[in-house]
Amino acid sequence: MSAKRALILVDVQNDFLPGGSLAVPEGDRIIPVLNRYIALFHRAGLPIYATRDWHPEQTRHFQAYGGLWPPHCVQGTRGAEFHPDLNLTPETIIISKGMDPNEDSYSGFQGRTADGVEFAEELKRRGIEHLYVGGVATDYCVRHTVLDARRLGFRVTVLEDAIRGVDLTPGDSERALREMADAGAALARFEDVAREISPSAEEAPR
Ligand code: VGL
Ligand code: ZN
Repeated sequence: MSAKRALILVDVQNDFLPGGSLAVPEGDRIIPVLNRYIALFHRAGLPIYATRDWHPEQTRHFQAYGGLWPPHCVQGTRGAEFHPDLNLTPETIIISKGMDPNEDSYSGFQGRTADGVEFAEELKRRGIEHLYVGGVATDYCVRHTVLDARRLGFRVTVLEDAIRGVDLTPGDSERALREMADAGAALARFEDVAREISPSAEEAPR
């Protein structure tokens, strides 16, 4: 029996993509790849989660209030919306984080469902044991989400071909990848994951 799997799309929001207020360079290049993963998981009947940064207008996360960042992903703005080219399924479960004006909240595990259920609890209720993580930014939200998932005992596969980083300091994304691998996350690309998820697809077409 294989572990129950889920796809986790981290913060694929307008403000983190080219044209946005905190754009990850070439962040839009991962969208077609993420769409392939979405189709793969959807066809296999596996759950899909989309985390989103969901900040109030005033938060200590923003430079004007002592934080690191320009304003981004403010609740209800266009910048906070998921990118229009991302083919989210209607069943996708949204996990919001960053609502507390006193916290940075880089990790999806600091987020909740629309009903207020903490992300870890939500995954536990559904019996999910293995997370496949893609999105932005490799060196912030992807990194924190993956490291938290490992600490909480989830199996994690980082979707190497579907992540991009900010690299405020050059090399941050490379270091983040190494750190995630050292924490026990597997790194994989689309063909690997497709094989894992439908291992006998070619031998036994249905
Ligand atoms: C993020 C910077 C600030 C992220 C969120 O989603 O990686 N990065 N807030
Ligand atoms: Zn943020």
